[in-house]
Amino acid sequence: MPDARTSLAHWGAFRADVADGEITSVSPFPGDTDPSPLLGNLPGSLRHSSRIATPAVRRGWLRDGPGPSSARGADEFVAVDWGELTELLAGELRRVVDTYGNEAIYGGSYGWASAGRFHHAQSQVHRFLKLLGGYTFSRHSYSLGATGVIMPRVVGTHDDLFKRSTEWNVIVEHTDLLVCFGGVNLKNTGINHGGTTGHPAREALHRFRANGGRIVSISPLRSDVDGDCEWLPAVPGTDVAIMLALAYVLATANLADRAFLDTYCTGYEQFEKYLLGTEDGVPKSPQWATQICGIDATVLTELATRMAAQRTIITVSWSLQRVRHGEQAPWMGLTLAAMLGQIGLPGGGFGHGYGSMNEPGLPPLRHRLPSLPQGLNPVRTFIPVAAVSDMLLHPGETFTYNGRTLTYPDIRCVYWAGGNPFHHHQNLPRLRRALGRVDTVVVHEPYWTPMARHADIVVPSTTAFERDDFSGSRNDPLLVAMPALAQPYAQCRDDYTTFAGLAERLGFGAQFTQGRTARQWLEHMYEKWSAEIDFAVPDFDQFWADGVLRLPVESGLTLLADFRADPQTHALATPSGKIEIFSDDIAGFEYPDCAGHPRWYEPVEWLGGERAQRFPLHLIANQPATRLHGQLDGGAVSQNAKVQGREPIRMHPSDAAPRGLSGGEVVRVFNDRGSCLAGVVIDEALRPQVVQLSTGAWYDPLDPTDPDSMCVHGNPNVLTDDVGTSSLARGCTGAAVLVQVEKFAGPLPPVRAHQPPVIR
Ligand SMILES: Nc1nc2c(c(=O)[nH]1)N[C@H]1C(S)=C(S)[C@@H](COP(=O)(O)OP(=O)(O)OC[C@H]3O[C@@H](n4cnc5c(=O)[nH]c(N)nc54)[C@H](O)[C@@H]3O)O[C@H]1N2
Ligand SMILES: Nc1nc2c(c(=O)[nH]1)N[C@H]1C(S)=C(S)[C@@H](COP(=O)(O)OP(=O)(O)OC[C@H]3O[C@@H](n4cnc5c(=O)[nH]c(N)nc54)[C@H](O)[C@@H]3O)O[C@H]1N2
Ligand SMILES: [Mo]
Repeated sequence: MPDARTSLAHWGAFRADVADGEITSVSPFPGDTDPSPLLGNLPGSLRHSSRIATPAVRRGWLRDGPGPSSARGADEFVAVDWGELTELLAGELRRVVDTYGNEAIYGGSYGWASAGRFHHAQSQVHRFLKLLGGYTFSRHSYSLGATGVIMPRVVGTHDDLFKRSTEWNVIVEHTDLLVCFGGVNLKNTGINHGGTTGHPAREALHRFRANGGRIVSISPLRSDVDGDCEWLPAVPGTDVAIMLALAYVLATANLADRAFLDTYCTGYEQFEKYLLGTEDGVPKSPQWATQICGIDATVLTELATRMAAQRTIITVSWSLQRVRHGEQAPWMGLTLAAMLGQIGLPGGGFGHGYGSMNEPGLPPLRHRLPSLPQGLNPVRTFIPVAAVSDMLLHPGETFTYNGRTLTYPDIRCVYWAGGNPFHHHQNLPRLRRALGRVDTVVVHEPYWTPMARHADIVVPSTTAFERDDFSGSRNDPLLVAMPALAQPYAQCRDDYTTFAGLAERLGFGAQFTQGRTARQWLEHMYEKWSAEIDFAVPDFDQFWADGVLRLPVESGLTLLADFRADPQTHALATPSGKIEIFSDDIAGFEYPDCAGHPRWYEPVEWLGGERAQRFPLHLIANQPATRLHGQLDGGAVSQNAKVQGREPIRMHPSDAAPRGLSGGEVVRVFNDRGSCLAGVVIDEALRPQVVQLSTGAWYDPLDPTDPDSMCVHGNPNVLTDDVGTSSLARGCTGAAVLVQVEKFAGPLPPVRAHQPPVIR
């Protein structure tokens, strides 16, 4: 028998004690040297008061039928049984498809859901909607919206930048200087999509330092590097200007590797004209950059010189591309690394996402993982994922994306399983108006998240710990069995069971289930995979009994080493086969906000611009240290960090003092898009005029009937701008926003986010 207490979350494998259907305590997986503190959110999560106990339908929808409604998010719910739910939902899907066509269903359903290869909500919902005849889908992610479009164009891949990144061990051994734009934040390496059984980053940084390695962190927050480093607290949003200044020094001090640029890159000459100011009269010198970024010109000049003299890796965190013009930072980071000429040398070159996720720096599996066959989507209509409100608000209008002109479809039904747009999307007042325009919103959720509250049809899902599954990720050596830890809560069902019932009702049950139970799918996926790989693995029952299976990995990788060794055989998948410092294709699109080479664009949301006169603080809306996104916000680790029940906002004493603020007080954070409450934490270790409020506090409007109402809990997405990175990628730009902060004087409203809505 397997050890019934071992399971896996996106933040790591663990062992659980379970009593009366509830996780009572967890301990880290043996061998995980740096387990994620997020494990502490699990006890109490299965029977938490915010669980959805029964299928439910919004009262107004039940009364009036499908149609636009401003009551979403403010209405009561009516509990229904599974039979009624299946009838209503199948009927509505049929109506939408018959009247408007499959394109009218938005099934992008972005979100992280849970670990597990079979019960993964996105895999289930997409497979179901494909068999229904298709749906409008979404491309890319909130994580990497800009990178996912720019990097394939200029280096031929985005995925391999993470999957085949230079291994931590190679950095420890060979790198002298780690220059990190956005730091290497270990709070983030706790996480890996699909889970992880080890967290080596912290120890790797220890060994790196012990070996004489030095870290330079360019970041508004000192905490972005744990322990010793040289901290350059630059004005946030100015990284590209800093990189240009470093490049300028290399170009003008004869430190650029011309042979590398000639052999492995294209378009350096065009870029250099911009760099030197030959065309616009503005040399991108350290003196130029210092006015923008606030770091001394001499510091920048010395840094560039050191970088050229030593084995240097330039890393760019993912946050740097989750802003307006987010395409520029990874592209310019790559360009700077190309000028140093160390790309493909052990411990040198470029890295993207060290400290963003556990994956970069970990050796990849030699083989793919077992997976659920997905089939084809008969509908070809899609949006870049973060254009969801634009799409709902502007049906029929055109927009640009990656060199194409596309048209927003007319969506009637929004279908979500495994994600929370009230966590991930920007400008929540706008999102609420957008959701108000459609006929029907369907949400599958284990918890009464704000997205579930905004649904018309609420489908209660099991959590990953109430069903059998297995999981692994492409840079972790273990496939892990996830036997159910507890029985499903109340009336909750696996998403698979819900979809199987719906498919049956809609006439394609046999195609959806292929006659298999969930357990038989697990066996099928495993056995099919084991027949296709070229190494022997035990049969499914043995794997299940063992609980884990060790898979072979490819150790010792250096990013792009093969390309360096043989640029013909390993030509990049770019038009030139080389690194494109200038892209003819991008230049040909003639976008005003993304030129043919990396360049500095002055953003709107930054301290150096006009908007900062009105909203003088730069709010970093980064990933929370105390949970994964909005997941388990009610858990102990997340709750213990709150200040008077509000999400903590970190402020420099020099910003708190003039506002009469001290630690522990509640403030109102606002701009012209919205406002929220937050609890003050005073911290000297951030750049003055920068405040930090992580994402993930469940949206909790003071007046749920008013989309512009203040969020009393501290969700920064009531403040962020819903604008794309550029005409090229239209990626998410939620990483930062300008705000003002003031003391909250009125009586403190209660936080109700984790209480269920009224259900009758
Ligand atoms: N301002 C700002 N906004 C951001 C970001 C930022 O930096 N700043 N970061 C962005 C990024 S990188 C990301 S990835 C997104 C994350 O945004 P999301 O991935 O949407 O956030 P999660 O809270 O992980 O949402 C997953 C939901 O799935 C539910 N779930 C778990 N298991 C199951 C299941 O088995 N079935 C079903 N049906 N549901 C399940 C969970 O309860 C949870 O509500 O946020 C983005 N938003
Ligand atoms: N604990 C925890 N870890 C997570 C997640 C989580 O929810 N919780 N989410 C995971 C997901 S889905 C993703 S995509 C990754 C995201 O990974 P990232 O996008 O890299 O993570 P963030 O925490 O948003 O940002 C990292 C740091 O970038 C710095 N930064 C912000 N703006 C600037 C700037 O303009 N210049 C510079 N130089 N630095 C800046 C901030 O100080 C911030 O702490 O994190 C993953 N890891
Ligand atoms: Mo993400």
